[in-house]
Amino acid sequence: MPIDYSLTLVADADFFKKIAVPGASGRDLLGIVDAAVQGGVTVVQLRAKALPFREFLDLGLRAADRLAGTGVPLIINDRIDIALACGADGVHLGQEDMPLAAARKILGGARIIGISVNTVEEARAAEAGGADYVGAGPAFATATKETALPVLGPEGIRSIKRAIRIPVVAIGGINAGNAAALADSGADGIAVISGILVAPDARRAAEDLRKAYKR
Ligand code: TZP
Ligand code: MG
Repeated sequence: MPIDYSLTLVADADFFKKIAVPGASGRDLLGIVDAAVQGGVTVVQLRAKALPFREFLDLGLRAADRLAGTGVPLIINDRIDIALACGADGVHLGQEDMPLAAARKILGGARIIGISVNTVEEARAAEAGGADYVGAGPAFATATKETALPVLGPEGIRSIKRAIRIPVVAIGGINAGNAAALADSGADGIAVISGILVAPDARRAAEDLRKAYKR
């Protein structure tokens, strides 16, 4: 089944620790995932850079359980071991994570591998190496991830889209207010962290993002 990359929620387990969101303490990440899926999220990526292994695995197992039967794939950020152990649909890897060839060797052809890219060259290499999609960013300036990489803007996303045939998902600083500016970049979808996690109503935030990013 082809994957609908329209809207990825990158559910970042560390987010509420890093960023002061009013009333955020005690917010339940999996509750937000459920609500966001009801609002139209089509892919969930679980990201937990600071979580101990067992907590990440437990969260992954619970996320897989919640998503079973929804048709929404679960992708695990960085950790192939966790992806395999919780039966996730795939992994998302950055330029400094396990190389694509090694990841493919471990995961086989049936699982999704997404690669983060910031340049046309990285996008071409990901495609040539057998990635299933690329996450291209930062599309806009963002406070969520500390990165020195240049902001791509809609034009940068468009250049990457034109260079490869696999799906391109734009990420970084995307919200309902600027998603429309990306809509003619040709990207196959958008991915957000804060755009959904800081919203008081995750379902509504996902609905608004889907409406704003009409291709
Ligand atoms: N990769 C590039 S920008 C980014 C990642 C993980 C952060 C996206 O977070 P936000 O809050 O949607 O800008
Ligand atoms: Mg990574």
